[in-house]
Parts: sequence; structure tokens; C-alpha cells
Amino acid sequence: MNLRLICAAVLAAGVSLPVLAAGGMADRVGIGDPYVRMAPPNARATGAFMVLRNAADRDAALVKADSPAAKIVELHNHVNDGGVMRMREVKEIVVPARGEVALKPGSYHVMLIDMKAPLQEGGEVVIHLGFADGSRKEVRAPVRAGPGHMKH
Ligand SMILES: [Cu+2]
Repeated sequence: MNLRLICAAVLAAGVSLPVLAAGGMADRVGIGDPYVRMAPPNARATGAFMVLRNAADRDAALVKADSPAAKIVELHNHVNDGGVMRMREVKEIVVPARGEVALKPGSYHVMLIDMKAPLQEGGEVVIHLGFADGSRKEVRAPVRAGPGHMKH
């Protein structure tokens, strides 16, 4: 093997993947079935959903997210406010040790606000998840019609 080639490959990977905080919570939390809900063409916001599974003996906490597809990305939950379900920003989403938490409609979700371009069904949205220990994880979420859309 040519050592110079290997170095070049490592450098190239370093440039294209500035997420170097590997290890930590991001490595111990697996992502299941991510998707972004298809929004109407004029909608300025939509939700991203997935299952977070924690393989470790310690809790992990998702504390932020960002995406090149949206100007603002927030972690949200739905709360019952006097009988009305409202979305509310949350500081963290805790994934219990050896457990999982589902981000799903009506519950926790990643809110994508001020989309930079209309979503395309069958397309893909990149989301970076940031954990409490500073580790980060990239998720590629396909765009698809969510459960809120009736299909006949
Ligand atoms: Cu929301």
C-alpha cells in the first residue's frame, strides 16, 4: 500500500467530514427508520422522526440538531396545554440506558424551520444530531408522506 495515498485519503476524509468528535454518545446511539415528513409546497416547517436506541449502560441526551436543509432546527415535544396539544421546544431528549425513545408525530421530533428549498418526496435530508457530551452524528432521512397524510 502506498502510504502517501493513505495520507491523502485521510486528509480528504478530514476535510469532507468535519465531524471528528467520534466516540461518546453519538457512537452508542443507533438511529432507526429516520424520515422527514413531506410538507405542502408552501409550508415553512416540517418534522423529522426516527427511533433513537441507546446501547450503553448510561443515558444519552440529544441536545441539538442542525441541517443544511433548514435555517432553524429545534428539538420539540408535544405537550397537552389545557386540552390543546401544542409543540414546545425542549432542551434535551434523553435516551435511557439500554433503552430507546421514538421521535414520532404527536411526540418528540426534530423541527425543521425555514426550509431552504421545497422538499422532494423520495429525496433525502441530512440532519446532524448533537449530544450532551459534544459528540455528533449524521443522519440521512428520506422524505416521505407521514402518517398524517391519508392515502386512498
Ligand atoms: Cu415542532
